[in-house]
Amino acid sequence: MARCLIGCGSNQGSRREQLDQAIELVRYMPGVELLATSRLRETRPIGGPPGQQSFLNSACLIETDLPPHDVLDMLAAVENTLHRERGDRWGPRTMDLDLLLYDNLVLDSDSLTLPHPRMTTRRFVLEPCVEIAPHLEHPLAGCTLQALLDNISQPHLHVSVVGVPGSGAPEVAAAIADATLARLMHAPGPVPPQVFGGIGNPAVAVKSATKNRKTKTVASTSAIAECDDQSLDSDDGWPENEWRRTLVAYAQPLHADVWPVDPHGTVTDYWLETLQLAAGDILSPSMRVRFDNDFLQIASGTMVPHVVILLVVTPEVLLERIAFRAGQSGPHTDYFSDLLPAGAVAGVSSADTVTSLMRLQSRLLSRLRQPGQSIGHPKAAVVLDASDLGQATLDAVAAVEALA
Ligand code: PH2
Ligand code: MG
Ligand code: MG
Repeated sequence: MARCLIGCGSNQGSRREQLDQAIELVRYMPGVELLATSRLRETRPIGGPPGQQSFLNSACLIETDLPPHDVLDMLAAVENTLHRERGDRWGPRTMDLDLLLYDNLVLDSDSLTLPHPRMTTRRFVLEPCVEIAPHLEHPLAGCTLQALLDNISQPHLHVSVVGVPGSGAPEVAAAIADATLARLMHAPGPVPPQVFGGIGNPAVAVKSATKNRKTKTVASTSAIAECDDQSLDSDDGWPENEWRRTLVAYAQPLHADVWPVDPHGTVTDYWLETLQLAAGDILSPSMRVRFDNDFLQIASGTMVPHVVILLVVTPEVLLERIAFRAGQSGPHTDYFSDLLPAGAVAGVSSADTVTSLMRLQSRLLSRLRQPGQSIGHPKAAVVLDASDLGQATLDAVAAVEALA
């Protein structure tokens, strides 16, 4: 027997009657036992076409011997009985029944993702769920539903929009700040080019850095250009100070003692964790140990974002955006300016840069998808397709509006 949590919503037709009917239909499904139902809450519509009616939302808990995809089919059957029409994404609906949790199952198939990918950031989902199952564990967040609701109920929320350079994180973060009046905090400065453009293979990174130095195509703003070849070869010469400086600069504004308490919240376009993940790709094992020690020390006492929004792009989109940046001579546009450091390592082809950025992106993805108990693990995360920046902006703003 599996315990399933189901989110219910309606914003079209006789909302209350339809929700009551849905519960009765679920109750009498073969192989299903209804354990608990929450009360109904009126909520304002999040996302979707403008001008929609407000929602009534609730949740129910069932026990069942049906496998996950059969539960999904059963819920779709109930939706169909209640005249659900499948039109616009997030358009008005007579009945929406979402499978949120199926025991502790973590699953990502074409038709079903468990836990429900947006449940940790939606107040209209979490509030009714906490009413009936406060102690239920969320298998990815590594905490209870009550803790998830508390997480998005902080007086000063910290939302972090992250992604590899070229994913559009600074642009989307700015749009969220605009829409919500939150304080906007961009990354304090460019990361060392090696972090993002420097190829996953240390030998190649060293080679290209050496080349830079000899051809002097890159200004000595990069510490690696200041190192002598010998120390680069000996592995000890990795520009530790450059990493350290970047880490310290990034960590400083995130320290708990400088963190404001006003109610509007903060949106950042970076996450310290990204630097650590990038280091994992580039540094040799012995450097890695030193880096990780530094990281722990520097990151301690900094705010872990309450919500991480990860923007995901395809290699094709990244290549296009790198070409777009390369075609911009001068500050005509701010778009994808974070790609400049990535392209600054001369002798590194766009294809190599894209390969290294995609590797970092998968590390970010698996970091967020791995069950987290660790202190640095955000409780709530949303992954958005950022191939279309306009759509990604709408989705990100909707995700943040759902927190309130
Ligand atoms: N469901 C959505 C999109 N937006 N907003 C509210 N308030 N309640 C919902 O159930 C809801 C929504 C997509 O299913
Ligand atoms: Mg839904
Ligand atoms: Mg649905």
